Amino acid sequence: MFTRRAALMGAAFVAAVPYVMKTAKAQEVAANGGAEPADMSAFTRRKVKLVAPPFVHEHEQVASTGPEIVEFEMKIVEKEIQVDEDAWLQAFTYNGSVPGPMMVVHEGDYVELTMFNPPENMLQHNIDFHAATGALGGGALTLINPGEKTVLRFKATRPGVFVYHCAPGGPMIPWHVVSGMSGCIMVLPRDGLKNHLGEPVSYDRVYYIGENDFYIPRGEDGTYMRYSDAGESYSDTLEVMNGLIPTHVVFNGKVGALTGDNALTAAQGETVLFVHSQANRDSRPHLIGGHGDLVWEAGKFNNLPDRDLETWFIRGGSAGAALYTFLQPGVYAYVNHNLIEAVNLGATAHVVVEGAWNNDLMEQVVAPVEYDVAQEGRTALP
Ligand SMILES: [Cu+2]
Repeated sequence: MFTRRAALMGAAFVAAVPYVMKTAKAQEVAANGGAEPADMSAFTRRKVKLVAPPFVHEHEQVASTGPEIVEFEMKIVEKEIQVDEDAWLQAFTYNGSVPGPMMVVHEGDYVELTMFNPPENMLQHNIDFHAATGALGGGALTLINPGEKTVLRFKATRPGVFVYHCAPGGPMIPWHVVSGMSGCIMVLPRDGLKNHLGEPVSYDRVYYIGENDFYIPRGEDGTYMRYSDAGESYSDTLEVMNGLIPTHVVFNGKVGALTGDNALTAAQGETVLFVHSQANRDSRPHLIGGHGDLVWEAGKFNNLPDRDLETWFIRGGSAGAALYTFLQPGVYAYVNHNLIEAVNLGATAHVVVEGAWNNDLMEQVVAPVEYDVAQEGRTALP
């Protein structure tokens, strides 16, 4: 007879062995640990269609109903992506995007995800929700082979922004994560976000910035290697990964994914919620020329937000949220303030803000001009 603990350990063991086909029995035991299915008949269901980051599907900030079952669908897509002009990656993705799409629900809702691993894929994948309670965050219950689908339901009991990522066991875990397989879920308090005084606050826009560190091998001539499939890239990639020095640190899968024509936009006076996730490595977002008015640095809305931050810290394996009202027009750079990573490795986004300049906040009093060294040099300078 299986105890619940034995069942979960069995499931963990299955999850820990990559490429192993699960037996029907292991799947069945993993499924519910012998417990009866929960009676969900009292809850209404709502289907939500996910959209690719940096955008987020439509949602209420303050829930107008009681807890619901919120249904999502995701397809796992293995494909090559271009991460810079001269660099390509055999990526693993949720729904084809890096990062995967952001989901939004409210505290007390049930998240019900149907996940497909299409037959053209090569590998097993799953999903570990940091927002969920139990069984490797769902990882043990969602491990699927190419050609399989699975449905996981979990109750969103803790409000905040949380990472989800693939965790198919052993060395597959870091490889799948640094190949693009992570995303984020936002669990809003039912009555919405609150400031440091507990007063309601809301946002006009929300952007989801997923940061990734990539480890792309170079050939003998120093150029980046390009591979025909993920399996071929694995051993070279593992060697670069184990050196812990990323070749690229990017937002939304690619150098320039959020700059130029792809820049984020806002209007002066608008309040923007920036959700930032990093599933593998620490980061330190900074909005050049702006601030974090209210920052849930660790991303969990039961804690009071910090105020007026210049830079905030995202722990590897977590998501954070920062709320900012744009006061001046212009192009703001939203960067990882390790500036080597921002400028040389790619972790820069732009926010283009329309509006009228406020000289009270900042004014160019004298435009750059050559000065008379003989006159001003003697009087004003030491
Ligand atoms: Cu995976």
